[in-house]
Amino acid sequence: MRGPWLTSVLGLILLFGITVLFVTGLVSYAAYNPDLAAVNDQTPGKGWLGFYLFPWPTSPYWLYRVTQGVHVTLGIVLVPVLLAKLWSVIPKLFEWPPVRSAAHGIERLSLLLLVGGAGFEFVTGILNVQLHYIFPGSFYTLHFYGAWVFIGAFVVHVAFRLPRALRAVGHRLGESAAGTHDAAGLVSPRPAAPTISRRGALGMVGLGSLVLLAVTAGQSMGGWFRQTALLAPHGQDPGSGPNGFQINKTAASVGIRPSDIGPAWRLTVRGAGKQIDLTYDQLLALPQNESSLPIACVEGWSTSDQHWSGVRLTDLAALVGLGTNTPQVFVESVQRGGPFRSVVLRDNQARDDRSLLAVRVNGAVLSYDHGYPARVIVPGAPGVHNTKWVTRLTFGDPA
Ligand SMILES: Nc1nc2c(c(=O)[nH]1)N[C@H]1C(S)=C(S)[C@@H](COP(=O)(O)O)O[C@H]1N2
Ligand SMILES: [Mo]
Repeated sequence: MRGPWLTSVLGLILLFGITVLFVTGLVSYAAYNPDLAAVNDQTPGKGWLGFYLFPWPTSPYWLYRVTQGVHVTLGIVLVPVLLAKLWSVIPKLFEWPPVRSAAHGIERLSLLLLVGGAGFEFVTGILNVQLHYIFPGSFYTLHFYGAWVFIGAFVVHVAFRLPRALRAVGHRLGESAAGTHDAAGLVSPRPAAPTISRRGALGMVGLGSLVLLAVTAGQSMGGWFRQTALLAPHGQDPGSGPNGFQINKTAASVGIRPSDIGPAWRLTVRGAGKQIDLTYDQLLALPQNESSLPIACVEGWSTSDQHWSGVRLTDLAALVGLGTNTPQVFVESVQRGGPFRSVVLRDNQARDDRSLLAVRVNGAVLSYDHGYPARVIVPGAPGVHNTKWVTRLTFGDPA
């Protein structure tokens, strides 16, 4: 069963899948606005690895929901394929002598980066979507640099192996010789009697991937389908009612005190040398607008469109005279410690008519856990940009 045909078919599936993972991963990094250095950029010193960064658009409003849903779901679905591919090349691990020449040594080193890199990216990614933060440092930085190391080795590997893989697959299709011509040394010299066909083995892998798809995809479809997401770490039932949709961090879990968001709460709007403080009632008295937007987390889960209402960011900017050509805005929450308590939104995000400081969702006042008294909601952006428990907005350069 082990031989060039099986290895090549699995390799070609990974060639396609990993390319999609890499592109959607880079896209996710761009969506985090990493060149807004002070707050959002968690990868200092990325240098020219940030060459492709572009201002993340606000349309279509479901953009990040799709790119990140694909990234996470595909990553999980490819696990059986990756494991089968590694199994199919295991004889190479025991090659003797380990290094035959300088060229052979370099090739083996690149395989170390390839296999190690794949393992690192899949393991860190899956630990992260399972909320199991056991890394030495920031997931974001590790996964990003790991991806570049891995993709370098991947490109070299594909360049050397693609012709051979295509030949091995063509072999199988064209002739009955079963594609066992073994330039790669994968076939056992004394194989045991087969218990399953190659197609059967491939079918097993495909079935494994399908099962993973079926118990994962529901978390990025939202609504009824969430019940099918058996692997979703936040659970399948986000509760009912207007506020009954996925919560990332609860108010209690990040230490929001009732006094922080009680009657003493104020919304401070700053910019152009001015500052205005609003009470909750004054905020409600401003023109209220509506937007239907999802929350789409980097972890791959997302909600269906929720019906938000609140004050447009452009209307808040107008309070300090910055309504036309609204600049970037620095958003701060009442939260004292931990990540995500503040974020910078770009000017294109602040200017979008659908970007709100929301006070209501699906007709009800925001629950504490969804960010009462007020939270940001921006079209097309990662969930992390939708700051909850907002208390201050600074338009323009914070300096
Ligand atoms: N202040 C604050 N805002 C926050 C967060 C947080 O931890 N603190 N989490 C962010 C993340 S990562 C996501 S995905 C969304 C989730 O919003 P929800 O819990 O209302 O679904 O809120 C964002 N806003
Ligand atoms: Mo998130």
